[in-house]
Amino acid sequence: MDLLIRDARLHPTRGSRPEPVDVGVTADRIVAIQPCGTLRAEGAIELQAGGRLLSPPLVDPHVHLDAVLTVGEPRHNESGTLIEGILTWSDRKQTLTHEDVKRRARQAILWEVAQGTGLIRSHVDVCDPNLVALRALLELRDEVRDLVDLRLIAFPQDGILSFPNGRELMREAMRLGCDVIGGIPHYEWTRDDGVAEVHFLFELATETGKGIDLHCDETDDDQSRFLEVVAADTMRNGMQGRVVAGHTTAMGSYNDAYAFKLLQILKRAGVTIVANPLDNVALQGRFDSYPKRRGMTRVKELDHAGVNVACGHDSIMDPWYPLGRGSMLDALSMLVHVGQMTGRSELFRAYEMVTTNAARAAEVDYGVEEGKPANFIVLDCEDEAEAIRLRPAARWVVRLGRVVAETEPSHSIVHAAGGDEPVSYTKEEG
Ligand code: 17E
Ligand code: FE2
Repeated sequence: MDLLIRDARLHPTRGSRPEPVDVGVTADRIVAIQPCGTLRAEGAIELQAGGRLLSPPLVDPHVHLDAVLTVGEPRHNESGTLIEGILTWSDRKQTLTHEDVKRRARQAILWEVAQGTGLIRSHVDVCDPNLVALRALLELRDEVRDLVDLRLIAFPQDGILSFPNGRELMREAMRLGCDVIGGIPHYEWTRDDGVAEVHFLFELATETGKGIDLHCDETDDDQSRFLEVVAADTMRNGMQGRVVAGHTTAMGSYNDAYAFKLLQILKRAGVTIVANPLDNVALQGRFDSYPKRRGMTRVKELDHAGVNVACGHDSIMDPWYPLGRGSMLDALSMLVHVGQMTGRSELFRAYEMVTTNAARAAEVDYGVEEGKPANFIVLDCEDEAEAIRLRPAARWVVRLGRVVAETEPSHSIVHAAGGDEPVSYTKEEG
């Protein structure tokens, strides 16, 4: 045995307090999970988890690494709308260089890894005749392989039919080595073009054998209804379980009768929905007065209907969202607020949206079990609900049996009249 984590509480705890365990790792595999104190491992590196939560790595199923850390370049998005974001990015895109993209993306990846993310799916804008960002991120994907599993999605930010040579750029991106096919039907000039775009994505999927992860209906327009086309094409092409739709914020504006129908076909099609609450709570509703829409898709209702739902970070300091630090727990905290998933069991359910559900959408071998790859994190908290509340330090981040990041939790002391008092953010018992 090479690595031994002692006294950890295993995800998923689902609200109960499981007995602490020891987790043993040999090379890149989990080889043993046993009651705390029963694993012996001479010569192994031992880490004392002290009853903390041991979880499979966090997963960011939706981020735009080509745009991270460009906020303010060449100007800030003052209206806060999606469209000003797209137009600002369109200008910044003109000055992209290979090194510029790699440097920013690498920085954001380190932020995500340090906070417990082990798998990232990044959209890359391919509406660029030279595919500068894509070539840079393809290189970076290999360079960071020992830190994180990075997957790239060919994302046509300015449309496929509405952008010169759009179809050929998508094909070229897939030939160069993109992992997944992206899309943006609601951004095409006409409804018909949007439908044609969706059909094209499925043709490309048939040609390449790759899955689809498109931006879909990211608007407050209740007439934007491309998700139904995605669900139908998924079933007709036998792609159940291989299709992901991101944002889908228009669902927040559909009437309930239509939304109910949509939930049924999404479930049958096995389409995963990725909500991006950080961006969308800020970007949507900008044309509203009051009452003002919340801007997030119907997370709770989708989940209740049996649809696989995950949560993405989307932006880290870019033209769409000036904030963010690459914390999936920040994104999840926003999701449970905007989606009102504050019930006790809902908090535990929500945690799946940045772990198991997001991993399922990525079709990876995932989970803390004997025989699985040794990918896991130890968070400085007791359980999943506390992880969302505290967004704590990732004490250790383990990838393929190696500790790739560690964080010392911070400590505060209040200088009170009666003497120094250490502060703990957990509820005192009794
Ligand atoms: N592009 C887009 O169409 N929508 C977004 N939310 C971002 C980029 C971040
Ligand atoms: Fe996005």
